[in-house]
Amino acid sequence: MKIAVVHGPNLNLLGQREPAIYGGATLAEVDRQLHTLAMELQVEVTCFQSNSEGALVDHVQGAAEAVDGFLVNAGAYTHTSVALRDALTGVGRPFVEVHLSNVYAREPFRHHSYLSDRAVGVVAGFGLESYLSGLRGLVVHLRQAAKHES
Ligand code: CA2
Repeated sequence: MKIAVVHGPNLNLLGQREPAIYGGATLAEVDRQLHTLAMELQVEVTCFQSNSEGALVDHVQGAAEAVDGFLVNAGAYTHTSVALRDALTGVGRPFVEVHLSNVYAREPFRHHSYLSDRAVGVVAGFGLESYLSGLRGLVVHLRQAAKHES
């Protein structure tokens, strides 16, 4: 089973600024922990980050054929991007939305997501643990779906 992890804009700055909101781990550390958990779960992950909306859309389109699902922290594009929503729904692969911070405890403009109603699930507010829980949840979902198909 293959999962594509997608990180949106500014997440390359993780660990360098705003640790009170986003935690102290760098993006490389997030990816390292996702790879470790993936080995435990016996799945494969690939990780991709971009600050560009178009590059994220291209990546989702390009990766979809080869993966079973997506784990997505779309960053600020969560709250703005119809294009990313259309890409994720259009490719027909299940995805889980994750956020490091509890977006509902923050500014009102972060309370709306263009992705949540199309996601299998949403995990927010647990820092790096949001990604790990999101990966576990997605793998459980994909395994259950595969069982029901056979
Ligand atoms: O909590 C999350 O994971 C967010 O997706 C992070 C986004 C934010 O726009 C969303 O509302 C919630 C921002 C990522 C920016 O990350 C930074 C990390 C360190 C320093 C500056 C930005």
